[in-house]
Amino acid sequence: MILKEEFLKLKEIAEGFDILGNFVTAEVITNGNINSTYAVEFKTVDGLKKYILQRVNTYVFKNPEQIMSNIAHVTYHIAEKVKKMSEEDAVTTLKFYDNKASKLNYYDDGKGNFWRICDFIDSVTMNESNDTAVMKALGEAFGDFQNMLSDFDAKYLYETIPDFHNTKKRLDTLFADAEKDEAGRVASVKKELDFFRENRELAGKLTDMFENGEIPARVTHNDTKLNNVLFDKEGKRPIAIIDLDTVMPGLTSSDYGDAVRFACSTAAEDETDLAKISLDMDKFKAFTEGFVGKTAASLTKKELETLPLGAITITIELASRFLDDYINGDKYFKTRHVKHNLERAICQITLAKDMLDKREQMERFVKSLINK
Ligand code: GN1
Ligand code: MG
Repeated sequence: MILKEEFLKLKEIAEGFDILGNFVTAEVITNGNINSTYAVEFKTVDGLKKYILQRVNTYVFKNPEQIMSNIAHVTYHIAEKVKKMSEEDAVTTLKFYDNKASKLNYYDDGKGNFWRICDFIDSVTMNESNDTAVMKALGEAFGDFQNMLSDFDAKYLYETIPDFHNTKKRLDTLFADAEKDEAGRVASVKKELDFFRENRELAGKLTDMFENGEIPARVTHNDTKLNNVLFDKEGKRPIAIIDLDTVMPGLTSSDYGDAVRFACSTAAEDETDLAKISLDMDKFKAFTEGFVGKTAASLTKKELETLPLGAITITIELASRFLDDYINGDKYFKTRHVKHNLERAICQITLAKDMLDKREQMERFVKSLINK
């Protein structure tokens, strides 16, 4: 529900952008743990046109203008590629509009409110799917995304959240914050902290490999959840990849791994019935087939071999981020109730444990694909 005051604010902000017509409606979209998102409609001579208006969370994104610069570069690069493809093959991305006053692709009111607006793409988004054909298509879409950016010069990109997927640093931060215990919650999460203590070395392995030059940095999406892909109306074919806030240099295994973590789980990211949480091997195989099929030619053997470890690593990493936010008093992720971050952390720990049990199976499957 949007109250009148908020509605008028949204109207004023939206109409400040270079968009035809008059603002008529706004609706809250609740997907996403960071930014505030609205679907808004404008009335034009050709009928109603829908857009996505977003307020960027400036607690999380300290330099939102750098994000919008990254987005301008990356969306242009992808749009140029898509122009040369057939509509059937093209997985496109978003188009943002300039603000009339600033002539930039955002509006900053100087009081900590940072807004942007892009086209609404008529599509289906999924928080889960048990369809292995969807999993394969998802793998292909993220594989294609990485391929499209493989010739993008990373020097144009700001590292908008430094060390975003530096798992080693994430765990260091968790233990440092546990020492501080600012919200007085540490006594209740000893068991969870033990999990990170036990798996600290394994979780840091990919960071080490990157630092030793064994695996390269690539331009990656860094938030490859199933619901960051828009599908066609039948819910079969990916048509666009959205949420480019974290496009930065990163590891292929992070993109691969985060997609597996989210899409190939049998449960939602914050499931509290732990018996329901596991890695679905059929979904895993279908996703991996799609992703590896698209990227095998351009990745090194080592990168391919470490994909399963990527899934384990990113799951442990996100578990640590949720727990860290819980310990700090819920400052980063939006939460819906008081223990939400703890529940999310426990869910991700449970999933990570199941992945650890299935590590060999996962590795065997990836090997079978690359040795074909
Ligand atoms: C955040 O808000 P959303 O859903 O785009 C987070 C991701 C997490 C994800 C977990 C910038 O993404 O890293 O994996 O929540 N984004 C940021 O749902 O921290
Ligand atoms: Mg995101």
